[in-house]
Amino acid sequence: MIQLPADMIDSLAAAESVLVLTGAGVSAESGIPTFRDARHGLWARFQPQDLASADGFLRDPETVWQWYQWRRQLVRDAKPNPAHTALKDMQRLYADFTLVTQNVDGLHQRAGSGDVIELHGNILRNKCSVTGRPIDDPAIDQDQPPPSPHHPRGLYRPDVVWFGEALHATILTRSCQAAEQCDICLSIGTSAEVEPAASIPRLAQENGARLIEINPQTTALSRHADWSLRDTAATLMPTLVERIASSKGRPLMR
Ligand code: BV8
Repeated sequence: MIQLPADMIDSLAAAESVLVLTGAGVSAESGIPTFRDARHGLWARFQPQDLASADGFLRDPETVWQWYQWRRQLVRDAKPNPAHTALKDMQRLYADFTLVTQNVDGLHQRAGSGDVIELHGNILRNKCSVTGRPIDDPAIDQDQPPPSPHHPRGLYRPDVVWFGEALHATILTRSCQAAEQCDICLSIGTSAEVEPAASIPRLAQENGARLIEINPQTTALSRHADWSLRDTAATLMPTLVERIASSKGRPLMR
C-alpha cells in the first residue's frame, strides 16, 4: 500500500464537514465489473450507454431488461468489501459527513452506511416505464420486462437514472449543498466522466474544499486534486480511516 501523506491525514483529522463521492471502482473489489469493464463477455458487443438509456429500452426492452437481470444477480451475490466497511466507519468520525454514490448496487447501505445519496438510483428497485411510479416487485425470475401495473402501455424498468435522463432534483441539490459546505471532498473509484456527478468534486473545490482522489488510474480529476492516491479503495480506505481515527484520538473499535 502507498504512503499516506501526513499533511493529508492532518487535514482529514481537522475537517468538520466531509463529502465522499464514490463510483464503480469502490464495488470492483466486490466482484461487480466497473461500467467500462462491464463490456466483457456476454455484453461485449453493447455500449453501456446504449443499454443504460430510455431509447435503448424502447428499442429493445428484452435485451436491456436481461442486461439488468444479469447485473442484479451479480449485485445480489456480491458482498460489501473493506472499502464499503471503511466508509461506514468513517461516517462515525464526523458530525457532518455526506456519502454520495454513483453506484446503483446498494452495497454502501449493506455495509452499514446510513443516509446514502444514490445519485443514479438503485438497480434492485423497479418502476413503471411510463409513469415512473415505484413497483414493489423485484421480478427476480422474469426474463422479459413484465407489464406495469400502473399504465396499460407501461413495462417494469429498473429504478435507475439512464443516460439522457435528469437526476432527481432534490438528490442533486442535496449533493451540491454538501459540496458547497464541505472542508474536504474525497472522490473514490470514479473515472469522473459522467455528468453531473463528475462536477461535484470540482464544485467542492470551488467552494474552498481540499480534494482527495483515490483511484489506481489517473482521471480527468487527478490534476486538480490536492492529493491523488494511486491505489485501490479496498486496500487504502481501511488504513486511511484508522489513521484519521487515531489522529483524532478515537481509535476504531473493529
Ligand atoms: C443528464 C445508472 C440531462 C444506470 C448511470 C447527451 C444527451 C444527454 C446527456 C448527455 C449527452 N452527452 C453527455 C451527456 C451527459 C451524460 C454523460 O455524462 N455522458 C457521459 C458518457 C459523457 N449524463 C447524463 O445523461 C445524465 N443525465 O445529463 O441529464 C438532462 C437534464 C434535464 C432533462 C433531461 C436530461 C445521467 C447520467 C447517469 C447515467 N446512469 N448509472 C446504470 O448503472 O445502469 S452512470 C453509470 O456510469 C454509473 O452509475 C457511473 O456513474 C458511470 C460510470 O462512472 P464510474 O462510476 O466512474 O465508473 P467507471 O467504470 O467509469 O470508472 C471506474 C473507475 O474506478 C475507473 O476510474 C477505475 O480506474 C477505478 N477503479 C477500478 N477499480 C478500482 C477503482 N478505483 C478504486 N479501487 C478499485 N479497486
